[in-house]
Amino acid sequence: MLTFYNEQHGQHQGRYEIFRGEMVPCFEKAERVDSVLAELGRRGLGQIVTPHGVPLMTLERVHSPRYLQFLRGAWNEWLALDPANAGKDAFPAVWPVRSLRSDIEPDNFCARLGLYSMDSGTPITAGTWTAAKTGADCAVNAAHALRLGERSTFALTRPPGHHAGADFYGGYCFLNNAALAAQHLLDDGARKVAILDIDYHHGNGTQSIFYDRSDVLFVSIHADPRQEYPFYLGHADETGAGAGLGFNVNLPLPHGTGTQAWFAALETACVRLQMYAPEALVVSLGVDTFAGDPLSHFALQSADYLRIGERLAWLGLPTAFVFEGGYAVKELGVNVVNVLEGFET
Ligand code: SP5
Ligand code: ZN
Repeated sequence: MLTFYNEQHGQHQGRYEIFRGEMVPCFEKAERVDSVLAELGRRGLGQIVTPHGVPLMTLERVHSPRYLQFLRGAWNEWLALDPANAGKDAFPAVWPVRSLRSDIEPDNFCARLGLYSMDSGTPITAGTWTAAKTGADCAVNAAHALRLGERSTFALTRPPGHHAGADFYGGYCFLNNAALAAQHLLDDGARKVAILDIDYHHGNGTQSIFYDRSDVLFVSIHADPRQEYPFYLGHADETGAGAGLGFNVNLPLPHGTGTQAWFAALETACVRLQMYAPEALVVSLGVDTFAGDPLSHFALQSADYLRIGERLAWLGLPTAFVFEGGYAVKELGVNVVNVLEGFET
């Protein structure tokens, strides 16, 4: 399996996130990708290549120009507020909820941080833009390689992407790598593409980007939003809108879900994917469904990830895997590479 990797991911180095009134060390850290890279090396799963940079126009196929401009300049604006900010990560503290207006972009930088974000757990740091952009490069290159005839590819990226929408960041995500991969496949000539999101958290960003479209089927297996982040999206009754009606499938599962119930949901997802008959599949590959994950409440075991890969291979689709969440750093490599190896065998 061809892996796209860019060492620039290390430039995104959050120091802390706000959790229950405290600053706690970031769960989403560079060691996550190191763990996967080391395991890829140990198992010799194929070539690892550095992606070509894609033009900003490619990002604008998914994200709004003013959001991209904000994200690109955010760190410099943060420094301009106070030079001492160099030692602190940038966080929002105010948001335009319901009765407030979000159609006027404020001049004030802190107000724009809130306009373009959904939580206070996602730090912007000096290298956030560089890491997110080179991560998106990985995802688009992984998609393009399918068009060139690869059967399967892997975008080993961080920060992750599936919580990021057309014009907002959150949930450790800034650019929606899976959405960019899917959109690139379409722009390169594919007529129908599916995204399967198996991260523990609902991919609210991806869902929102394609909600009213029938050329991208979005299927997600995740923790019930009544109990789990992102809380405000991911319910089973969200089935798409307009031309997209019927092309959004949410399969929420309760805290405590283990192997059997999770694989039953995967079977439902696979039947729907098969019916849609896409030309290619993008998998948002989070492994925070693992029993040992520090953020999550599902109970998949390391061996289960091999079976996930095997099941997805049976779909017989050109498949681009895009790395999302997973925070049990020690086991992360084994769990991710198990999916990829299961797919290959
Ligand atoms: C891509 C991805 O997996 N994003 C997840 C974002 C989750 N954000 C909420 C984190 C809440 C922190 N909970 C700490 C629990 C410690 N026991
Ligand atoms: Zn997650």
